[in-house]
Amino acid sequence: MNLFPAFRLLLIAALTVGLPRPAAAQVSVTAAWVPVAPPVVRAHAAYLTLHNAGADAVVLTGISAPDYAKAQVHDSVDVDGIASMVAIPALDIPAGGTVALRPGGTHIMLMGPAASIAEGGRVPLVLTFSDGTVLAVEAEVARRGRGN
Ligand SMILES: [Cu+2]
Repeated sequence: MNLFPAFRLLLIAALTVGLPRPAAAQVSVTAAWVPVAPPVVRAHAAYLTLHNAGADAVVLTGISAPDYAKAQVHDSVDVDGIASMVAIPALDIPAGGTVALRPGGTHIMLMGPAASIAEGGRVPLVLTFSDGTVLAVEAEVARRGRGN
């Protein structure tokens, strides 16, 4: 748990400062999950579904995970037949639209875990949107193929 104690404290402080904003009802997150990964893995994905109930488009502009050194939104791309990933700084969620982050597509990349994850555990994520909304969610650690 304490691979990055100072870093964790800094992150928690930063998150605490960022959190007082009430989560607006416009954007919601469902089906947040993280595939079970062996303890040696230094980076793995998280998936979730974003829904924008509002009349205006919203952009996911930032993601953080207090249990990880770094979190990014990635797109899966094919470069000359080789599967690769690129970080995308902003993800549009159209008005009234749903954007699903799924295996093989857009995903959240979690890098530098402070602890290993186990099935049934929960990974806290904090999502920041262009309208100022900050959503804290917990992704459940689960095996692939369980309705995911
Ligand atoms: Cu990735």
